[in-house]
Amino acid sequence: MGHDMTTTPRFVFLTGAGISAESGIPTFRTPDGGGPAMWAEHSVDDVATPAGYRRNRNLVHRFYQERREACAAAEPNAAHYALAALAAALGDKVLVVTQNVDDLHERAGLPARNLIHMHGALATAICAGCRHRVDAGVYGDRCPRCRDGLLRPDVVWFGERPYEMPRIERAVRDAYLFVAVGTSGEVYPAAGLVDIARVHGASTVELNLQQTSGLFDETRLGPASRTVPELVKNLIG
Ligand code: BJW
Repeated sequence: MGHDMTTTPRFVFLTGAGISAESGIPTFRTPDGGGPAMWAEHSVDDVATPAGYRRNRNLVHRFYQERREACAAAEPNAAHYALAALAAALGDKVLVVTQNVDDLHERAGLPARNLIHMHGALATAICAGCRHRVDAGVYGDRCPRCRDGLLRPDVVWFGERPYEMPRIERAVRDAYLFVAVGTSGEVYPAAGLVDIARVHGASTVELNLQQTSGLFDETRLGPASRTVPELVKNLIG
């Protein structure tokens, strides 16, 4: 079945930790601006795998609670605002697929229908049993709906399936511009989206402090707070 041309996203942005770095949220793998990288401070196996959660739930809850506090203290930067402005101008032609669990895209004004959190969100917790979601601010140990399953952070750990992959892949196949902002390209399946975009004929652009994979048609180097507003200005015209 064909897609409705008026609502098919044409500009797909994949955002990573680098877009929030200038808001003061540490990236995972690269020290930015002298700040600490998350995985240099915490063991990935302990805090970002289902096995780590089974081993020490308290440690994992504490880690994500600290992340929530850091996120609440941060403000969106010019890159988040520029993407919100693009969605305001072009509506459903814009889709932002974020790997980030912070809420800076939404707080910059990007509508929920233009945004997919493929690795989940700090704002919610999810029942490991029945997948019921609750506000992360108020969660206890057990699910209030099924009264049985454990409530865990609503994030996608290694070995787990990222959220909304069919919708993401469909949008990337239909895109004519695919832009990756501030992501190292080390984590799949997000890192493979550029291949899908290329195979289906999209132009591909990377905005980063450094070149990553070399898979993009074009790399624009610089901080996201500069490169994203520049690109958005060209698109809005
Ligand atoms: C700036 C900047 C500034 C800084 N301006 N830029 C194929 C091959 C090999 C392995 C695999 C494979 N397929 C799957 C795997 C296994 C695994 C994987 O990829 N492992 C690799 C490490 C090798 N993947 C998975 O397990 C995934 N699940 C899966 O594949 O399921 C199977 C399946 C797939 C599809 C359909 C059905 C089933 C799940 C991955 C989950 C990742 N989870 C985390 C934690 C989330 C929760 C949390 O936040 O705690 O997600 S890990 C972490 O990495 C987090 C991030 O979203 C993710 C990506 O990191 P990101 O955003 O790229 O950050 P950094 O730090 O790496 O890079 C920052 C970049 O910003 C740098 O490039 C800087 O230069 C730049 N920068 N300042 C512009 N101011």
